[in-house]
Amino acid sequence: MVSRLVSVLILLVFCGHELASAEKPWWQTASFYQIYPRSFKDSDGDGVGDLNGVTSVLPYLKEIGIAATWLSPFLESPMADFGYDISNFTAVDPLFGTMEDFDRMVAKAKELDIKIILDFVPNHSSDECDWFIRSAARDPVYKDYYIWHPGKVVNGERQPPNNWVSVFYGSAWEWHEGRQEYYLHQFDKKQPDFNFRNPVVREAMNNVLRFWLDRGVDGFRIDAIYHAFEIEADENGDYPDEPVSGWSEDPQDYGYVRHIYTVDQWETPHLVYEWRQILKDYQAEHGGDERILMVETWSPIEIVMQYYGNETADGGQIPFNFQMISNLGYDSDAYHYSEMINLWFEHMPAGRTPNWVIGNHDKNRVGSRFGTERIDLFNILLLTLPGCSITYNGEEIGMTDVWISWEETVDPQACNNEQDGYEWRSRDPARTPFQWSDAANAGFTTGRSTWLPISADYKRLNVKRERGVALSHLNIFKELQKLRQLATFQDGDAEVKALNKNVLGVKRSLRGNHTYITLLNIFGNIENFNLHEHFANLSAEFEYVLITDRSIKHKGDKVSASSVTLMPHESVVLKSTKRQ
Ligand SMILES: *[C@@H]1O[C@H](CO)[C@@H](O)[C@H](O)[C@H]1NC(C)=O
Ligand SMILES: *[C@@H]1O[C@H](CO)[C@@H](O)[C@H](O)[C@H]1NC(C)=O
Ligand SMILES: *[C@@H]1O[C@H](CO)[C@@H](O)[C@H](O)[C@H]1NC(C)=O
Ligand SMILES: *[C@@H]1O[C@H](CO)[C@@H](O)[C@H](O)[C@H]1NC(C)=O
Ligand SMILES: CC(=O)N[C@H]1CO[C@H](CO)[C@@H](O)[C@@H]1O
Ligand SMILES: [Ca+2]
Ligand SMILES: [Ca+2]
Repeated sequence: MVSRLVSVLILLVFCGHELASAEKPWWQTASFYQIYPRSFKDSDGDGVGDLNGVTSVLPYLKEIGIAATWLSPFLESPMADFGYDISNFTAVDPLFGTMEDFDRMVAKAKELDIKIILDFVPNHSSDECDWFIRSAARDPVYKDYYIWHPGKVVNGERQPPNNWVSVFYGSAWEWHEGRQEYYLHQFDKKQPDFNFRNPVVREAMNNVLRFWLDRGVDGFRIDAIYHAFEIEADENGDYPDEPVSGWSEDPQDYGYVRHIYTVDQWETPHLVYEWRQILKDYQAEHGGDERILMVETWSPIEIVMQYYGNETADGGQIPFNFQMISNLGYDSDAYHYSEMINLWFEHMPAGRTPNWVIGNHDKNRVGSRFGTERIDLFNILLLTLPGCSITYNGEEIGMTDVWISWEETVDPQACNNEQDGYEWRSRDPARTPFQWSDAANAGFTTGRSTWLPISADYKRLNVKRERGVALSHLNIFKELQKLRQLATFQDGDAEVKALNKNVLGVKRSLRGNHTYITLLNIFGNIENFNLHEHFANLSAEFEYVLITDRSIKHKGDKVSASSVTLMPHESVVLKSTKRQ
């Protein structure tokens, strides 16, 4: 425990004290916000959110202290997988607007000093992408853009090249009549995998990055990078079978084999290093603030760390930290929380910046996973830890999952399967329209219907109403953003520990400044602590600077560090009355 603590302090000293706030790159303590464009704001009444909608509410992002927003895909797509199947990487899908709308959104964001991050889906394209059509036709420029194989002939019958299985069930190989070969698709058969071993493909993707940099984006969020490379073909052009896992009886099931040749190949982080270099070169040539890469990979933590870079090459500034998403559940206790958080500090290479994610468009909402009584708890935790916070739209107002009938379900992950168990597979419940006000359809659209139903609780949980309620989720979020601006939060050390199995504490301290202590009561008991027993070198007296609707104390109340009481599910931030 002691050595863990020391390593945390060393790391933070390393990345925190080196630079004064003013010289620090903009993203290092930034608060990020994920917008799911279909559901954020509709401008034309068709019930689907769009880019003009986003532009119209950008001042809201400013109001809640957001430095940068990453938007889920809005590029041209047949929408077999809600935009994660891109048919043209440099065109806006008409459902979301036009390139001019995009330019207006970027211009408005620049005016407000909000950074725009594009979701980059390099895994694969749509089979309707012009590149795939040309590849299938053996156009010499495009013929090796994707991964093709003639298959094998067994007893006179043609079969897929090997036993690889698609994430969405069934063989990962699809026969193409035109080309008379199989192509690889790790996801839907409408999503052929690119051949990243082909330098021409790499350059084409690099040019996609340059295209969007020219249009003013400040960085990219890279989707599902761990699927980018497959093992290299042997000298006969063949790919080996993956070993059977023993976890499933069904050879069509993704769990049937262990994915040692189709995910997390050693080359993949180097692809990200190559992209980072493009961003650096672009900045060197065109100036402006640092461009960033956020990297999505659901890999073991040792591999995730490789995406930060190696000794000689930088990778992404923000390899998403999914520890809390993957490893915390409703019953997790404070030791478990502290272990998950400190795990990142222990593994993070020196000089890098931590980041914290608790939700996204693929996961159930925080209030539905952890209970509505813990919504503020997670917002407080994310915003008082050091580094970058990443918030999925709606979490700041406490939106929860919406139950959606089978008839109204639209997520292909649920619809492509049988009805039985769809509620468990569907991602729709966390994607319902954003709740702006108590007007019809929660102020999301002026149209009569919406692509997913509006939550029944929207009259109580919406931006307009919450602005006027002192301890609403929204106002707590905004208070936190103000605290985050203080030197202690910008540059201070962090110590994260469980005070007992129910309460998590985060101490932030910086020489010459006030010390702040976040206390999170995860469960429903009344707790009392002598903080001196848990944190070294504390001043005798603290003051409440952030409370929630569970508190009986008021903001500004003083408390002795030797006896702090927490009400059930209460989360607070305390400030030392003296500087250290
Ligand atoms: C993408 O769309 C743009 C603009 O319509 C067009 O110029 C370009 O050729 C398209 N690219 C592909 C690969 O289809
Ligand atoms: C780091 O990555 C770069 C770029 O891929 C590579 O050239 C270099 O050899 C790597 N360095 C180390 C120490 O592994
Ligand atoms: C608080 O910390 C900052 C950053 O290290 C420092 O510049 C400032 O002087 C400190 N405040 C005081 C009152 O010492
Ligand atoms: C303890 O606090 C004092 C000032 O109150 C400070 O001078 C000292 O460096 C601190 N020691 C540690 C170990 O943080
Ligand atoms: C983590 C993940 O799988 N992300 C995306 C990768 O691509 C597929 C297919 O387009 C999407 O469904 C996933 O959301
Ligand atoms: Ca619309
Ligand atoms: Ca791939």
